[in-house]
Amino acid sequence: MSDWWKTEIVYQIYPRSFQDTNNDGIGDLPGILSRLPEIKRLGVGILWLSPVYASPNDDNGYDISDYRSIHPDFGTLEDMDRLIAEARRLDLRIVMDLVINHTSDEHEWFRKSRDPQSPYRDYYIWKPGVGDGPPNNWTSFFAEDCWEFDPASGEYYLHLFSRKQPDLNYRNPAVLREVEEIMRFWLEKGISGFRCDVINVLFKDSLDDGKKKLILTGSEHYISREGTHEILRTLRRDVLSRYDCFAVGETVFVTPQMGRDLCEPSRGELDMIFSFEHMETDQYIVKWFRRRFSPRRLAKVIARWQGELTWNANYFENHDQPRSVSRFGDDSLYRSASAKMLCVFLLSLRGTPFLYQGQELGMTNFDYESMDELRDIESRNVDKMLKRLHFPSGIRWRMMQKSSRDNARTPYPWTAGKEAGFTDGTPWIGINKNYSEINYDMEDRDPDSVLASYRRMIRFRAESPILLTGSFRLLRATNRSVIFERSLGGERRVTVLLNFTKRTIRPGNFAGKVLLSTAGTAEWTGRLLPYEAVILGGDDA
Ligand code: ISL
Ligand code: CA
Repeated sequence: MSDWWKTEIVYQIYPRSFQDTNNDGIGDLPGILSRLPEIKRLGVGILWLSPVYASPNDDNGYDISDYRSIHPDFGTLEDMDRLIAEARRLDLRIVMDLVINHTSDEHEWFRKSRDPQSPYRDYYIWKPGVGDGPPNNWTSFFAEDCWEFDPASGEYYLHLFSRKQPDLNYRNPAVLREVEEIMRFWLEKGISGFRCDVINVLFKDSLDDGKKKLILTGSEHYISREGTHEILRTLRRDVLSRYDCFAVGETVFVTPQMGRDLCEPSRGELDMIFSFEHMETDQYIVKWFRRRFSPRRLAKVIARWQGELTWNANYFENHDQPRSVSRFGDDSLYRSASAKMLCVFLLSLRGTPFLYQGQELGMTNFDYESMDELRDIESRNVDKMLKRLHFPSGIRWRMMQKSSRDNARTPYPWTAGKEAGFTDGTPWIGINKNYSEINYDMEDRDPDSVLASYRRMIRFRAESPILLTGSFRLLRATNRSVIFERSLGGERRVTVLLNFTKRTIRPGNFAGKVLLSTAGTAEWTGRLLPYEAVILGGDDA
């Protein structure tokens, strides 16, 4: 089976915020179906849907209560079958979000596991407390304890995320068998792979206390342990290897070595992983404490990963991250220019590019004015924790504006009309007020829009063997410009030059034919306009 996932671009949809068709203010599967032509026109080949399974939505679908049914907010299994079939007709593949570190506490397994005599007890990690406290000192991803006391059984259960997301117990072979059946169910429906949620924390080596840390005390006992590698090899051998599909892992806190151990082909585990190190270059320890963005730091980390892994999953945005134009570009005067530059940066890297809905429009962070407009459980929990730590509300709100996951979850702006064409109802979360100048319809008609620039760059990449398969070499990384080369050996090479400033700069002695410019430069005269990206090459590039 060919590695088609190495040439295609993946487009992530957050279904809740994509397109509503039944006026309940929530995006749905018929909405995605109705927009397949627009997605096809972008030039991507694979759609990754964030979870659409049955869920109480404590973590917006990442808390699954039935893996084989569709949440009524999104539609039905028939809607899903129709979407898969229509996507295939348009030569688009569908990838689902596989969330198997935990289920919802409303999942049938968990409900049954509350009975200590049930065979499902061991599907989860139940422990008696120590003294009058929890079994250990671990802290969760969502700024809470990791253990929830269950008065009926007098024991605690582990949850690395919210208390409504109990962790599954992978020491129990029955759990792995259940997961394999879920994967087969979806692969038999014709999907082409999985994005595997926090996949490198599945196996907990021990439940001993962890070394006290500012975040995730206890994570040394579960990050990328050998038991998790065994699980991934089993899933590859028993399921994934039998289908024309790929698996990309969301792998928190991985080092390049851990990354290699998870996705080098010889390992027989994952095909690709999302690393996080480049997304941590503008923070102090945790994302809530932002530091000044440095193009140099970002580029150097990306360059290291380009060299360390055979193949990267490259991304700047997803449903958990702030908008890249607000974070790595300029979301006011140079919004359009910097969004186009970031597009060339991402799509010129070696690996599979992952775009997130709205990134192709140059969507910005939200413009909310207060906490009660936020929906994300992580943001709400962190705000409560910071309040307990006496952080002033102004500081807390500034932290939310910069780092809340809701920055990525504002509804997709289709038109300049009512509710940006997202819904005829009341949107589940506020729509950015700038939709009058940032929307699909307007950008679709404007040859100079961010959307038009994405379409050009996607086409250019698809026709460039050097960008699709060439090697990567960083030539320069400063806080003004980032310059790198992609080559196929010999003279077949292109140079990518990125201006990260609001000024025209002269990056020095580079020559070649302008193959692509985000600012309409036809002839290379040695200068880059504000936030301009230029790709130089020879005739054979
Ligand atoms: O918020 C984050 C990114 O800065 C991380 O802490 C994130 O929660 C972590 O990467 C795991 O994310 C995944 O699993 C979570 C879910 O809330 C996220 O949306 C999902 O991407 C639990 O399923
Ligand atoms: Ca709807």
